[in-house]
Amino acid sequence: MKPVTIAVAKGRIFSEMAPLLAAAGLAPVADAASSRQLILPTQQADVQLVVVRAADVPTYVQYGGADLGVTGKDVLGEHGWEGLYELADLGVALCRLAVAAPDGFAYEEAIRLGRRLRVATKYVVAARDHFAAKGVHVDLIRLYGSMELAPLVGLADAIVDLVSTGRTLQANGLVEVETIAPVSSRLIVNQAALKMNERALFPVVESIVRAANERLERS
Ligand code: PRT
Ligand code: MG
Repeated sequence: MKPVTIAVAKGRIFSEMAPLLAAAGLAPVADAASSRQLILPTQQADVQLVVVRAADVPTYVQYGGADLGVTGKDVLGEHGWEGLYELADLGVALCRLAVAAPDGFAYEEAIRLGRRLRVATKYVVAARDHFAAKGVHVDLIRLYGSMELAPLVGLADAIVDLVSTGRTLQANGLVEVETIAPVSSRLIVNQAALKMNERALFPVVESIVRAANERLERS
């Protein structure tokens, strides 16, 4: 039978997911960090992991390259939900999406006066929705990383980025001026796979969700 494939975002999400996968009985058999294999067999012979860029996880799951996926809500918000269902909030890789501006910049006043702000972000969908809901016109500048730099060199008045400890903002003389939404990693499934292969997927989903809930109860 075809194995169940789970696409997990590499980097900090995979680091936080590793103990949770182990608790679910789905630890990779080889050491994920040192192995150069792109497909990682797990303790369960019929379940395998693929570890890919966070932003690629929804694409793998949407097109059936993986049945299940784990990635950030931020990433899903930009990708959209076509062909996907969210099954659970796993409560890992917690952070928040926020607007930040240079310390001393009168952000609220600029908004009140209707000044047209330039906002740099990789989260153009979330940023567009956020400012549209407030009825505020901004010019969004799309960047792919290091958003914190943009206000420092005059590229933008403000940024929309993820914040966890706030240290990166602080180190660059920026302050959070508005919180947009909390962010955590989600378990997603391919809609067709869920329909066609529910019997194989259900125990895998159940063990991951149970491990996530147990982790939340302990914290
Ligand atoms: O970094 P790379 O380009 O390789 O890939 P990536 O950014 O896709 O992967 P990675 O490992 O950075 O993980 C990204 C995912 O982790 C995001 O999609 C979120 O769901 C989640 N996550 C949780 C975070 C953070 N917390 C986080 N703090 N992703 C990024 N950050 C960055 C943030 O962008 C900012 O630059 O960390 C900095 C802020 O951190 P503090 O602690 O200084 O506030
Ligand atoms: Mg990163």
